[in-house]
Amino acid sequence: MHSAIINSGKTQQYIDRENNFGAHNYESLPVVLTKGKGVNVWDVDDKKYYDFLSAYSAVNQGHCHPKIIETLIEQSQKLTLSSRAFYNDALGEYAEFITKYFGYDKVLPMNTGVEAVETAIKLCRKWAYEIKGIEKNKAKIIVCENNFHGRTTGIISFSTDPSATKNYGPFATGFEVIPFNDLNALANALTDKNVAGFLVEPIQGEAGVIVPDDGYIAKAKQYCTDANVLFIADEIQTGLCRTGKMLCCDHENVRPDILILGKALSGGTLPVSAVLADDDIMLTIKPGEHGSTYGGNPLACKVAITALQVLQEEDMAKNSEILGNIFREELQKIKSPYISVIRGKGLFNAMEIIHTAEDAAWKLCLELKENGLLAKPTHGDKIRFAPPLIIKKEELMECVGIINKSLRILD
Ligand code: IF1
Repeated sequence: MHSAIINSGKTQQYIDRENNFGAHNYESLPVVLTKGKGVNVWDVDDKKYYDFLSAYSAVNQGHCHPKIIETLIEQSQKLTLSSRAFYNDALGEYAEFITKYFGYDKVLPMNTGVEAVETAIKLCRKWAYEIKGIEKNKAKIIVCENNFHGRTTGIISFSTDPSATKNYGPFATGFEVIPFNDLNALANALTDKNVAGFLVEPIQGEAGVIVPDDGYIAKAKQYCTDANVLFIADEIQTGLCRTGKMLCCDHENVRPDILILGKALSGGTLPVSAVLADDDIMLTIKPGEHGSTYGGNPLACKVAITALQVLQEEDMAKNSEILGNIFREELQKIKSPYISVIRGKGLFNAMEIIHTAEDAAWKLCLELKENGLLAKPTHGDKIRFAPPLIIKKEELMECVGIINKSLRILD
């Protein structure tokens, strides 16, 4: 536990209540939010902040985007859930929209990100047995060290983070972990004829916004194609304009065989995720073999269409690219003895700090909060900076000022 700090009475009451009745599976920054609009959020004392986490990139479009909220309200008054036992009049429209948007034959709708990753794994295995011809129960999926793909028992089975796995065993088999950004390791792993897929985050988020070398994604895709192995991109966090392109794979003109989306697919309003693939892969799953009560619900479908439309209408990829470059340039100019590295792509960035205290990043985040900016520390010495993609240059410059000023707390 981190050292206590003095909160307003009101703030502390909310925190105590949550801790008294809610499970203790998070250690949140001591700020209690009650309102969000665009790039800003407000706490229960009406203090205004810049949101530099964007709910882990789920609110790329900004908090409570008016068009997304309008769609949400409109559809929620009409039909919210039909289940897939019956057809609804929104799923077809959404499926056509999203498949044309990303250029795939089919979509399989799910809810949370981790469910979409599970779906991609099931799909990859079906394809492996029924199309590639791998012997029953022998299929292997290659993943990367320090991956983050979610928290189900299946997905944590190939996590390399002890806090994600401790005392949660036994674990699922059929995964091989290789180092990220290591083409030789991938080439080597691909020599096994039982390999069905390679699952990768184009930039590793949880690991601290680890950007691989230029060409890694393109070469990895090529190696997979040559080995008749599916290239599966988890773009749940990197997709939807976060890194300055619609998809992070677009930076290297790579089209994944299986594309996984989530988070900003609903602009932060409800859990909506999706798996996209072509028919030769997607149609290996037959009726009754996979699904979800809420997957493909009409509310999610309508909201997702609008969430994708506003990304394009407001050219958020371009803004993310331009402001991301400015942001990194401006941070580089800060003469602080505490900054060790600044890295990222588009508005997906991280700063590593030089520290002696174990909780230096936490301390800095508390100071950033005091100064009106919310960001999340990871691994003790890294802070992620990922504002909504609608942020304006003047606002970004103000935030650079806040970061600069806050760094002095480490003196
Ligand atoms: C938490 C991290 C971010 C993801 C990728 C799948 C999922 C995620 C690439 C699962 C989710 C979240 C979940 C959140 C923390 C968070 C996170 F720090 F852990 F890595 F964003 F950076 N693939 N990421 O990033 O999606 O099932 O949660 O919808 O507290 O677990 P989900």
